[in-house]
Amino acid sequence: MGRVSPRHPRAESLRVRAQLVEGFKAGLVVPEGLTAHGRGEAFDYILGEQTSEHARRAIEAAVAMLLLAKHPVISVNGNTAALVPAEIVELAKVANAKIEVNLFHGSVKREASIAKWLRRHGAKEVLGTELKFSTRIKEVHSDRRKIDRRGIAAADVVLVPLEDGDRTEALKKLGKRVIAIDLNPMSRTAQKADVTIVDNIVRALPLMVKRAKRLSHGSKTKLREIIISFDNEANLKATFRLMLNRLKS
Ligand code: PTJ
Repeated sequence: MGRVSPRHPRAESLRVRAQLVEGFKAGLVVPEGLTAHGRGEAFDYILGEQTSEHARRAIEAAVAMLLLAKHPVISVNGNTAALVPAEIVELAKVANAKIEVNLFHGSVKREASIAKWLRRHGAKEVLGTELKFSTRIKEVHSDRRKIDRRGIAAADVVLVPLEDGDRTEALKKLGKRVIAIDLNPMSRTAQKADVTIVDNIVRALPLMVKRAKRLSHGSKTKLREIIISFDNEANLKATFRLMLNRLKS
């Protein structure tokens, strides 16, 4: 993207696209990941391409949930790995969470490439690539059903950025708490998650890291209070209203 000036009005959006295309060329992202990003961009445009106060509230609740969890896991797909690898690793460190590669379009080769890429960004351990630890969630009807016994299978809280559907419901049935990051507040994942961050992952992840660093010094009582006072349904409704108002005006 060398020819685009940083003063171009869409410079940031073009930079993120280029990053995803690089991820595609490097074998981290599937072609479908490029179209999924386009869908996200459309919602982001309506949101004004900025983190809303509602998203900030969800970020705070999500971080509190991760910090309070006994076995938090961050699920990583191709797009997430390409866009925010360093931030995923940092968040996992601060929240003491495990990182697991979990793909909608399953591929052993891509799993290995994503794990290697995350290790290059500082991850000590990346789960989801070893057959001997692999198990299945029967209720999930995609390649995402394959999970790691040491990771998602044992987790009490799972962060699922850029999710695609039925897995959130299945994880909830298994008694896990789910945190979603999804620019589409109408998606099944957004609706079913315990905490939904309606924001672009490239903005949300750095904010989560910042917040996690600050909250990790706070008391467990404070973390519990943050979670109790957060209402995901109300927060999603407020996000819809924000989008509608922006469309009207
Ligand atoms: O790497 P894989 O095989 O696991 O595949 C990853 C994709 C993203 C292709 C797969 O999970 C998929 O098909 O997802 P969907 O069903 O297109 O859903 C992705 C959701 O993420 C949509 O609701 C998009 O609006 C949203 N989204 C896309 N880009 C972003 C985003 N949300 C936050 N930040 C983004 N940058």
